[in-house]
Amino acid sequence: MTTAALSWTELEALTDFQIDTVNGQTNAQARLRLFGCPESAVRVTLYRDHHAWCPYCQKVWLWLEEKQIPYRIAKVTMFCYGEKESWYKRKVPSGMLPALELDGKLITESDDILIALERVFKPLGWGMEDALVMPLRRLERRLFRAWCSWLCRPASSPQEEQYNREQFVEMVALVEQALASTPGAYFLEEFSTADVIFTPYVERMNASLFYYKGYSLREANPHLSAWFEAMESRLTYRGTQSDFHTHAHDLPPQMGGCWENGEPQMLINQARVDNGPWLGLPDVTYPEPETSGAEALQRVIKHRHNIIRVNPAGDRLFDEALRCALTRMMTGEVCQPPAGSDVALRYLRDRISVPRDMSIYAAKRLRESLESTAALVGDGQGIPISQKHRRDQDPANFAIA
Ligand SMILES: N[C@@H](CCC(=O)N[C@@H](CS)C(=O)NCC(=O)O)C(=O)O
Repeated sequence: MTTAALSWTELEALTDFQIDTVNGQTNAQARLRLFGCPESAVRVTLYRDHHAWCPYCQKVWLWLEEKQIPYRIAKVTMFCYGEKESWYKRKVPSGMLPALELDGKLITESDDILIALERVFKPLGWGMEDALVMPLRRLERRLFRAWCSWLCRPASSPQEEQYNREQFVEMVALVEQALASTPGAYFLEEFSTADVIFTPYVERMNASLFYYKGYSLREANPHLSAWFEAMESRLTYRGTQSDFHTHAHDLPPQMGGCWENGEPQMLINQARVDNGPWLGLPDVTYPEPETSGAEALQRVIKHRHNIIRVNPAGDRLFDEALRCALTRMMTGEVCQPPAGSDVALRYLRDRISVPRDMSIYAAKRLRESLESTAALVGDGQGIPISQKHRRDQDPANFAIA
């Protein structure tokens, strides 16, 4: 049974998804977070990147959310996807992110930002300079370096590739040991700064090694697996959490390249992350919320004019194809899109960014429906995503109404 594409008005009637960006759960869309406090209580402004790709920004973001500190968010463009705002360069000449203003005083460097925040708002469990946290911070940097050596530099021989892998796996064993030494799932006895410090890069390691090396960090290591699960029990983390597809394609321009090893498992993983099915990938394990389809629909409806305008296909063709995919997502019924719309549908499929656009399950639902709808008319893959830059994601193109 096939069905006709619903109109935008009919689609609108199928979602009542809404979030309170200011006082509700952690979300990537907010420009102001109050946690029930009056706006006069705001002492902090966080400068972070538009797309929520910057790992050091995620660290500070998560900390503020965990501590429920009222704050404003100002979003800045990263060099890899557009032009840095001149107002930001006047404030921070290097253009580096994150930066934070606390009572009008500007602080850069994520660790210094956390230390300054701790002085005013008290540490999150154990502080950055606590004797329990310091060795864990050092361990996180060692893990980071081992990851970079394996992923972000081309190996000159299979032996070197193997050596880099072993060095990383050895470092992971130390992380496993650290996690095993506490009774719960976290790095210290309770959730703390130490977990916040590990979060951004461990999330990116999980995604990138799965995609570029065929190595599943989360599945291969029981303590890290339990740690991820514990992190996902927190609504704060869920609000900042990204997915495999987003990271696999946001990391290369940020890291100066990611090198794949071409092994059979890597090829399987890469095809799965790029072409689906996305549900069931080890980038998330908490159960899918019932609202994921409604969330994806609401987010597309809100931005549909820009989504259609930036798509390389003609507006009328893509408007109809997109409504087909959304109809399928919401009704489960097959909706035949116009001939020649496969590339256009896959263009969008490849450019959903989590959590910038929507949460992880909403994105998976939307990717699935875009892909299954595209498959009805062809296998055209469209413009590949650049490894060198992501100017296809320049926020300047989306700001125009
Ligand atoms: N050590 C710094 C590193 C910050 C950093 O490397 N930021 C990158 C993004 S992850 C950046 O702002 N690069 C400039 C850009 O991409 O526009 C910190 O901890 O804050």
